[in-house]
Amino acid sequence: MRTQVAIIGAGPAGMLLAHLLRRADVDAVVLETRSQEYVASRIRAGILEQSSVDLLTSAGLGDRLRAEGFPHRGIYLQWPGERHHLDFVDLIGRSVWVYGQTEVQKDLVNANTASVVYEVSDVQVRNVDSSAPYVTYLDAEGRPGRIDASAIAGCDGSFGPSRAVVPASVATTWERTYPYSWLGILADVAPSTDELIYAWHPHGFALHSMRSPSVSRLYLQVPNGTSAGDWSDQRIWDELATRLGHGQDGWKLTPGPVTDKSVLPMRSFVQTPMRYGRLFLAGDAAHIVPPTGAKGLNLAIADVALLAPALTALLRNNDPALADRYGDDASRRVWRCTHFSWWMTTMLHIGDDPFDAQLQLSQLRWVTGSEAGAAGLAENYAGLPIGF
Ligand code: FAS
Ligand code: PHB
Repeated sequence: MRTQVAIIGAGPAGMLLAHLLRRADVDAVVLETRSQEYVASRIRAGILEQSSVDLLTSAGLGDRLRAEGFPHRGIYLQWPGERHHLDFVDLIGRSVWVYGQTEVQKDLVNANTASVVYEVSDVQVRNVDSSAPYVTYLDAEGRPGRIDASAIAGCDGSFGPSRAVVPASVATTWERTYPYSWLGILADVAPSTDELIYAWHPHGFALHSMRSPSVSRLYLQVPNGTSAGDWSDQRIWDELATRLGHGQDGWKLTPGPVTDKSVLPMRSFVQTPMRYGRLFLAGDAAHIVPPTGAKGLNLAIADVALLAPALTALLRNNDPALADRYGDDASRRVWRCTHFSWWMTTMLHIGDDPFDAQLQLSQLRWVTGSEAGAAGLAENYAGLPIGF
């Protein structure tokens, strides 16, 4: 098989890249190790930055998003006895949208016209340091396949093979593992808040998010090594009530049936360069952020917003300028989002050191009491313009 771009991974990065390339008349084929049903069922991110919403809309993917998604003006930051709303629209004129990654994925699959080969295995990326790279793989029936391409896009997430194709002598990696994880639940109950609540508490961080007027998404900071079975539904709701301030100023957390429970480890990871020869990395294949800043999905979208025009210019107009800049341009935003995600995570998650707890409370008082401080958080959370 021959195509212009072989894309590894059919998550949001890979499928959005295939979509944008097709709109630019650049051929692409996507290889995916899981089944289409499995990829569609993964519960992940829930917040889209304004920049992501604008890009998806401009790519013809905004109809259902704008019909079924929820624009949020901001978020609440809370600690015992205090809850403060940060209104991003008042502060910086930008908002965010609640629209689950599963919905983005559904829209991408429904709009997709590129060939996607699901349930492949043994994917090998070859010859990326030449102008004739190719990928070999086994299809779902175990038959060998090969795709010759002009470029390879590594969109295979945090456990895919693309990242390792960059020689160790060329790649630089940075990693930070946090001393806590998130226990996340999905519950069939109306959210008890109109916008997200990020709560600092001596017991640990808690987040009240949502997916729809009848489905809530909530998270608790738990020790690393926690398994979802360690926590009964009742214990989860009791601890969420404590940390989110149930009863504070008359506010109540309404519990409901838990339909999904999972534990998510927290780490920061960055690998550069995001381009090596004819291999281009995008999304979690190149970087991982702790979800406290709601950046993972948005960063994948931002990478692709830069990569699609770069590959189009390279492969249709033989103009390498954007492709040559891709790694540096994308990495600048990766580090901005990596810093913000680290900052939100270390500000809100309790540790053992009481000195750190005082620093955290001081930061929270500053970002909720100072318009300059609030605007700084707002412009990062709502997303700086792509290409910043
Ligand atoms: P993805 O991981 O989504 O997609 C990569 C695809 O490549 C997968 O479908 C995988 O099956 C495929 N693949 C892997 N190896 C392959 C191979 N050898 N051959 C072919 N295909 C291969 N972000 C947030 O902002 N908020 C959250 O709450 C949040 N929760 C998360 C929970 C979990 C459990 C995880 C893992 C991530 C979460 N994230 C969250 C981050 C997440 O949203 C990612 O940022 C987003 O999925 C990135 O998209 P992709 O880069 O496309 O990677
Ligand atoms: C979610 O709704 O899953 C979500 C929202 C905001 C975050 C992380 C996760 O920071």
